[in-house]
Amino acid sequence: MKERTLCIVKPDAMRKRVAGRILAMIEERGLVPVVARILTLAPGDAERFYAVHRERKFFPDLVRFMSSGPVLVAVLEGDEAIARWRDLMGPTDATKAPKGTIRGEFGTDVEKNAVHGSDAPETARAEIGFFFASLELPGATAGV
Ligand code: FUP
Repeated sequence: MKERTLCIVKPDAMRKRVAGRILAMIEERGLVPVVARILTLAPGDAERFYAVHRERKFFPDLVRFMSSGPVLVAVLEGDEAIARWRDLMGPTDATKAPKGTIRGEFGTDVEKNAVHGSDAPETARAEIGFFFASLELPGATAGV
């Protein structure tokens, strides 16, 4: 089934100047970026984006990290895009991520793990809507 998912190239990967290599891996895997933007999250926006984690011990550090510099946000489209993008990202803890995954190649640890990907259709819809207006996504209905 054709899906859309949200990709964020996080500040650690932007600082390493590997956004282009990450996009190349995405394209090689057959996922298609259909809209993208580089921006810097205000701390309050990072808090809203990660609101489900707000009670977790790591939350303040995560918010500081995610608002520490530019990120590249993109919507990826393709068959089973949500699962395929998470597969290409690798596990959350970059120290456990295999070579050939983005986190294995470019991540450092569980926080500085290079990329984000939506984990389910509902979160993909909400996360895409967080960053992009439906008008920016041809063929989209209500930010899907
Ligand atoms: P993921 O879906 O792989 O991004 O992972 P989670 O939803 O479990 O975690 C969301 C983000 O919280 C991760 F990208 C990084 C951060 N995190 C930490 O900083 N420390 C932790 O111990 C766990 C997660």
